[in-house]
Amino acid sequence: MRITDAKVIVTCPGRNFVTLKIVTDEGVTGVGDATLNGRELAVAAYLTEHVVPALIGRDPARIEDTWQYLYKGAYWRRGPVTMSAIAAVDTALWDILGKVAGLPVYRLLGGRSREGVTVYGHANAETAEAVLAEVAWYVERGYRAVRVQTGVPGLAATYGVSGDKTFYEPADAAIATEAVWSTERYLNTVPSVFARVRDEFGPDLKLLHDVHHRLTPIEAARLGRSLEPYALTWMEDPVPAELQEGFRLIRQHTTTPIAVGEVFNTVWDCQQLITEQLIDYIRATVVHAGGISHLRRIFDLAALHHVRSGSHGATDLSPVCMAAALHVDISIPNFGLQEYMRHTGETDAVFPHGYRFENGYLLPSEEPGLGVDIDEELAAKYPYQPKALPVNRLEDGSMHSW
Ligand code: KDG
Ligand code: MG
Repeated sequence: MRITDAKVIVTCPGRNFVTLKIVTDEGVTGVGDATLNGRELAVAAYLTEHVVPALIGRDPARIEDTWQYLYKGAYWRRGPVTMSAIAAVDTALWDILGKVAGLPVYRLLGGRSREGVTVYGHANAETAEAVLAEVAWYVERGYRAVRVQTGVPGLAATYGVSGDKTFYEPADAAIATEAVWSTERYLNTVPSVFARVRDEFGPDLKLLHDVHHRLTPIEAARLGRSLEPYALTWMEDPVPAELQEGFRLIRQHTTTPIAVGEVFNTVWDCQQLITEQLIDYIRATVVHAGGISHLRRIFDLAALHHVRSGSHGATDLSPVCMAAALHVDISIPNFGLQEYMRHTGETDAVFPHGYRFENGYLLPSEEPGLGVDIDEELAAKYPYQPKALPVNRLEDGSMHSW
């Protein structure tokens, strides 16, 4: 079998997605997600100009060799654009392999290690009262884990608190909108909201919180300590993670578990965090961390060091990424949690898929391959719309991490 074509499909059914569809001479096709929120066309161009021409004529079954060819062969290694492009190829090749074998991809990865993939939803609202109602919405639908984000008095907008409660979408304008941030106001608000949530929902519900890279290590240590009475499953992205050793300081001060990794692209971004046990959950995912092949390497390293998975699953990761993530999640020994933000009906129609939500779990498709596809005709009806993620400034106007 040989690769005869690879199409880069950019579509915007409510939000932008980039999808690679690899076609073979035997008619078997495979899909991979290549979406990089706010930078979609950079990956599309990387694929079209530099990757697709090199794929034509290759044997689709040589997944590892193709990965190494694209990674080592570029000379310029790593980075979100390169790694999302490689991820799309890798994911599509696993899809093809599954279809050829007649097996869902998770069976090729060693089979089921659990019955379902525990997912967490997003409860977010301006006030503690409204947050309680949002958490209740998820609990009523069977969720066992909920991420809680709250508005901060004195700030016009806060990360993770959106107008549309079901379909969170931060990339909202062609030129980035600007938000204002105050660490002091934030640190003074969050613990009291978790006190109310824990009190209302009892000890069994898993609670999570995303700090979105906004604190320094000592500020994060303070937050982690103040949240200890509410037994969070994790505090996510407490600090910008370029400086991996920064996590050591947080670790020295708090037992609140730490999750990080949604912006990581390779095992080298988290190697120190994992081997020194500075984190508890690694949140890298298929599309931004080099595909199924490389993500598995990251999770295998993590398994040696008591670190569990917690993959990113926001709406900017397409159903193709979610389908692939579920095959990994169900098969690895050290699965922790999977983020699950529902896609809109428009998105689901463009990406027909066989995974489903049941009783707090997502279940991967049993079809051969990944069990997801792209409806190319429908996708063509939704042209690309430039949309950027917001930026953040402190109250005095200084730029801050978003
Ligand atoms: O594109 C950026 C989003 O995916 C990100 O803001 C969502 O932090 C996020 C999360 O944990 O889902
Ligand atoms: Mg996050």
